Amino acid sequence: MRILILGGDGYLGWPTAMHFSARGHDVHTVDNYLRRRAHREAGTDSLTPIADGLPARATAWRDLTGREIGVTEGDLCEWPVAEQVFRDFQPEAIVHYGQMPSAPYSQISREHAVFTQYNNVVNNLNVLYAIHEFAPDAHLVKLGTMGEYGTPNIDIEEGWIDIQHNGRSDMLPYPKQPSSWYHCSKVHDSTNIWYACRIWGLRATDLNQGVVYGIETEETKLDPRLTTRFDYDEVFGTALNRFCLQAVIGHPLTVYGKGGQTRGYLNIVDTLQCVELACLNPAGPGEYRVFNQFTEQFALNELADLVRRAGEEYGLSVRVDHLENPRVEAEEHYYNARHTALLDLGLQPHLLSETLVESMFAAIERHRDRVILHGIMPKIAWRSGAPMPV
Ligand code: NAD
Ligand code: USQ
Repeated sequence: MRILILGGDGYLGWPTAMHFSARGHDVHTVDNYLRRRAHREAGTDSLTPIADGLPARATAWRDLTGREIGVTEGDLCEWPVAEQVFRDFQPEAIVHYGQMPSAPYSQISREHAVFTQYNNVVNNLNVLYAIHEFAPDAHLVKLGTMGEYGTPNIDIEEGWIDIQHNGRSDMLPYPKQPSSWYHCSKVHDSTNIWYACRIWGLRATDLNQGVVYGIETEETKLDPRLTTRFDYDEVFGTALNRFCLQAVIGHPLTVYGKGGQTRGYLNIVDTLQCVELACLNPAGPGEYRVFNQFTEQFALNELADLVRRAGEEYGLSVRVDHLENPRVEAEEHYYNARHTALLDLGLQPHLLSETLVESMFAAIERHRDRVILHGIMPKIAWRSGAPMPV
C-alpha cells in the first residue's frame, strides 16, 4: 500500500513510517520541523539524541534495511506543498499526525492559541482538499484525541451517541467538551472531516487517541540513528513519560492538583498497531468512523504510585509532589470510556506494568546527561497564560 505519513519526523510519525516500511509498504513522509523549532525557541530538547532531519533518518533506514522512505520537507498549511505531495505520490492511505500536539503550548498566549488552531485546522483542510482532488479513493487516518470529549459525568461512547428527544431518536456525534485551545482544534478537525465525507464521499477514520507513553519500538531499537524523540518538558512531555524521567533524575513527580484526573493511556507500540489496523481495514466511501484509541485508563495518582513502586524495585527513591494545578480541569470526576472498535479489529494491547516502567527507566538512564532541568516544572498558567508564581 502507498502510505503517506504526515508529521513523519515526530514522536509517533517516525516510528510509524519505519513500521510500515518494514512491512513492505511504500512510505512517504512530510514534515516542516515545527516540533524541533518550538524546542529550539524554548531552549528545551528531546532526551534522546535524534538524527538531524528526515533525510538523515531515511538514509540510515536505507543503509540498515535496504528500504526507501520518501521525504518532503514542507508546511502542509501551504497548498502547493500538499498539492505536489498528493499529486506525485498518489497515496492509498494517509496517516495524519502532522499537527501542533501540545495543550500547554496552545495556552501560553493569544499568539500560541491562534497559531495552534491555524496550523491544525488549515493544514487538515488542505489535506481534505488534496484527497478530494488527487486521491479521492484514499483513506484518511487522522489522529484526534480523547480530550475532545472532556470528562462528562456519563460513559463516553466511541464517537456517536443514541439520543432520544421529544419522541424521536437519532445517532449523533458524542458531545464535545475540549479542555484546551489545542483540544478545540481537534474538535474543529473532526467536524471538517465528517463534512468532507458527507459532501465528497471521502473515507475517514478519526482516531481519538489517549496519552501515549514509551520510548522504543521494534524498529527504533535497531540502531541509534533510528531513535525517536522523547520529551519530558512541561510543554511537550506527557504524564507518564515525564514521571519516569523525574523518577530517574531524583526530581519529585509533578502531579498537578489532587491527582484524580483520569485519562486513557497506551504504549507507543500499540499506537503503531492501531494505526496499522485502521489502514488495513479502511472505512468505506463516504464513511466517517471514530475509534477511541487507548488500552487502559488511569488516574494520575495511580500512575504516580506505579512509578514510585517500580522505582523502589529499581533502586530509586521516588517522592510524589502535588503541585498547584496550572490547568483548568476536574481533579476528581467520573470517567468510563468505551474502546472496543480497535480490539474488535484485532488489537493486542501491551498493558502497563512495573516491568515496562523499569525498562523505560533503563532507556532514560542512558541519556540522563542530556536532561535540561529548566523545562520540567510547570510555568504556563491555563487560566491567564501568565507564568505561575514560583
Ligand atoms: P509530534 O509533534 O512529535 O509530531 C507531529 C509532527 O508534525 C512534528 O514533527 C511536526 O513538526 C509536524 N507538523 C506540525 N505541523 C505541521 C505542518 N503544518 N506541516 C508539516 N508538518 C507539521 O507529536 P506526536 O506526539 O508524535 O503526535 C502526533 C499526533 O498525534 C498529533 O496530531 C497529536 O495531536 C496526536 N496525539 C498525540 C498523543 C501523544 O500522547 N503523543 C496523544 C493523542 C493524540
Ligand atoms: N499532568 C500532571 N503532571 C504532569 C503532566 C501532566 O499531573 O507533569 C496531568 C495533566 O494535568 C492532565 C494529565 O496529566 O490531567 C494528562 O496530561 P498530559 O500532558 O500527559 O496530556 P495532554 O495535555 O492531555 O496531551 C497529551 C498529548 C496530546 C494528546 C492528549 C491525549 O500531548 O497530543 O491529544 O495527550 S488526551 O489526554 O486523551 O486528550
